[in-house]
Amino acid sequence: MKTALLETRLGSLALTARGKVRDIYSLNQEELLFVATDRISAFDHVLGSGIPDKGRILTQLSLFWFEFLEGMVKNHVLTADPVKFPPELKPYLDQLEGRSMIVRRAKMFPVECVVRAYLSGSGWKDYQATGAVCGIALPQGLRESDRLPEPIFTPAAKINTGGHDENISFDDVIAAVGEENARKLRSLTLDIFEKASRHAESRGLILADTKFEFGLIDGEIVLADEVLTPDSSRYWPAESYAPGGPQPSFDKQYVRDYLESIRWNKQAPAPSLPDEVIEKTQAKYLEAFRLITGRPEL
Ligand code: Q0Z
Repeated sequence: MKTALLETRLGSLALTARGKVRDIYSLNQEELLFVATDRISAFDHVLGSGIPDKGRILTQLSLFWFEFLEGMVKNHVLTADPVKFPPELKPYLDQLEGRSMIVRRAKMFPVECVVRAYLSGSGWKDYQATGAVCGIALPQGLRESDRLPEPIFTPAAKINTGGHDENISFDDVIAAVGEENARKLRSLTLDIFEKASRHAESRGLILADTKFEFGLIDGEIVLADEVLTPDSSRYWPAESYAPGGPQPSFDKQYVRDYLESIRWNKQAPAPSLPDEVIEKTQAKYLEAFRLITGRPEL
């Protein structure tokens, strides 16, 4: 099998941020280079093995969604066409092709714009503890993974790398970004989600929840970061949806099952994966790409 790209090495380019999966470089005052590696995380750790082509698949999915959402929201993408990349990136095209985009530098809002249509993850935890999520009261008697009466905006505060984001109330968003921005972010988040989840549903996938990041460019709100990838979203196959418990992860279930089977203690160092788990997981990312985009190949 092809090898996975675990870390980018772009010579003297300045690394601006390294996430669990993505690397961001500074190109100039206005532009960033956004690169999706093949790293994969599970149980909050980056694993020792990557998934070949994962970064390409997720980048092409983000680009599909950015285009799908044009007309509804501006985005930060300038180009993903390596032919249009500046000459200083040419030596690194083998690391960049298909997995990178040049984006406009935005002033990012310090809020994760999460929207949930189903009760899962931290939403389910908060509901069990308080009957509400981010201060939004929900009907009694909901089960894990139940569909909500309607999608809800459940923002979170970014905690620096490693930590889990913390669910916050809409008033906390207002305190962070002002009332006008807060209302716009909530409205955009719910509108985008409605359009995207309708598309996903038409392809046999439930979009249970997702997280958007927005920023300001020239005073306008733009959709930034990655969009509606399996790393930022919960996709569930509609045909096997069964509320009353956790749903299997569309993309990472083989990985989680393997890590449970070896009884890893979820402390560093994270294990590597057997070839079979890598191959099955790669096939799931490709399946998500095909279902969502309708394209047979990357
Ligand atoms: C996004 C992040 C990380 C991946 C910065 N267009 C933009 N302008 C300014 N900043 C950002 C963007 Cl996308 C930006 N992040 C989140 C961190 C890897 C994404 F380490 N950080």
